Amino acid sequence: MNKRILTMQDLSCVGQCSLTVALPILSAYGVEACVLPTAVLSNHTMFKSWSYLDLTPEIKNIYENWTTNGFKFDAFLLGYLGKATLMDLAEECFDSFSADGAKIIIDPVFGDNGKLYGGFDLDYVAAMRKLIRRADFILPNVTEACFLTDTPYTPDYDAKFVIKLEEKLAKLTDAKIIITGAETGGDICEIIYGKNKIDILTHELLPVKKHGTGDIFASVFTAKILNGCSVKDACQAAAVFVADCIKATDDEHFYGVLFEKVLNKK
Ligand code: PXL
Repeated sequence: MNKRILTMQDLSCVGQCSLTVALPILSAYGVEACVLPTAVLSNHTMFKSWSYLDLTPEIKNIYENWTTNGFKFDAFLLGYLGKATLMDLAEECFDSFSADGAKIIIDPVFGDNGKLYGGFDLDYVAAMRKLIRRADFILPNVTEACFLTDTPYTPDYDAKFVIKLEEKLAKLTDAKIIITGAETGGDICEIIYGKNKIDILTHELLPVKKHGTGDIFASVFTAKILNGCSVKDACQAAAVFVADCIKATDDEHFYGVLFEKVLNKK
């Protein structure tokens, strides 16, 4: 039987991120994708302006009906939540709707390049620090790992710095820790932390940075894990998928990547 996953993140109507990438990718990999939309935005927050409808008040109603209908999920993928109050609702969701052995994958999604995204603050970081205790896998970037561990960010970090961050994260959670998109020594890499083994997957650093690639990485990674891949193979597949999406995207397309072209050939 197909695995059934619940992905909890925002619905940005335009912008090729969060739910609009997670749904097609999870489906294409043969995973039943269910959604818990946390907010509806006109578009993601890297555009000049955006509207934001908070869906938090609806979540209890949704849970009530899921309980009545007896729904359970084999995995949860959390991305951009937007509000610290959603973390308690996320925990309630894990407690109420986990199938046996359900996996929790959390991409903290609150910052990049040493800064928090607009609308996020240290209370959000603190709530995320608590939430990741529940995770089986966490996928922070270097900035998010710095905030979560109270480590000052430096743009000149190296692999040793990233591994130190992972050692600090390992004190906060038993989850498998994968720091994504680390730019070290002219390459880009994923560093997979294990107590006795560190795996560093290195890829060519492409000259452009594009929005939404973290969400795409998390979606492919999750689908691969649910389909029985090892962590290393899931990371490798996700990194290659993201690189192919960036390569398939022309410069004028500034707000995301043309992942459809890559998904189409999968
Ligand atoms: O790609 C992460 C993301 C998701 N959703 C919204 C965002 C962002 C990043 O800025 O603004 C609404």
